[in-house]
Amino acid sequence: MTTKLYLNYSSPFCRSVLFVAKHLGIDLHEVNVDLVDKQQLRPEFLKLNPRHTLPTLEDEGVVIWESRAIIQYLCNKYGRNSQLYPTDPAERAKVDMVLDFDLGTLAPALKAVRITKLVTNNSTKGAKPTEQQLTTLKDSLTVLDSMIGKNGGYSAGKHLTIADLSLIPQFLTVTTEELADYMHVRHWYSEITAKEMPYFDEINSMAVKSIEDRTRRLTERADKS
Ligand SMILES: N[C@@H](CCC(=O)N[C@@H](CS)C(=O)NCC(=O)O)C(=O)O
Repeated sequence: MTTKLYLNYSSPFCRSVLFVAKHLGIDLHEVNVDLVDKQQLRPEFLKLNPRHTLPTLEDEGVVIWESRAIIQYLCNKYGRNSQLYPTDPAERAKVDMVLDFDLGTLAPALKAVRITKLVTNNSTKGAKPTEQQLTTLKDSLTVLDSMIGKNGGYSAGKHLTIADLSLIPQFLTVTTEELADYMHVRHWYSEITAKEMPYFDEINSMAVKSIEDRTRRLTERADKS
């Protein structure tokens, strides 16, 4: 039976699942879902995931969406001996804590600023993030920076975990200048991606292509309307 991942490489949450799968040596059958054409809203996809988000995993009849739940599942099922998701209750709780902090706080803060600055349609393209959005992001990055500093280079615990692999893809579109005040975050990103993720460049270059393609098509559509 194949393990299917519905994904789009432009999504950081999809790439976190790809990173974990690569790390654990899981062979995923990738099914691309075109977000510009809104294929995620097709009835057959809504049957799988009523929340119509990517990534969505289908594994032996089990359907899971929400990237952090997916990577936890992959570790529980296929990576029992891996340190990516430690089994010790205290160590695991630290990983879960960072994943929850990411889901509830950091990811929305990064998304708010990124979406305002970059993408989606004519009305927001090139707009400046609000002071409130920037303050929320700064506060979240300060928390992440101090956690990485305390842990000696990792977001949760003393070695690479799924917390790092969940966070890292979200920094693809963040510049080093934007991270000037967050020394530990900068170091964490460059060290881990270079030394502990041999699959990083390959997946990242597909992401860059996908983001460029998505931006170009959205711009063309906005210009026509
Ligand atoms: N919290 C979710 C966020 C997923 C998400 O927002 N995915 C976006 C792409 S980055 C998506 O699928 N958007 C399409 C939609 O909401 O219709 C996760 O971690 O899986």
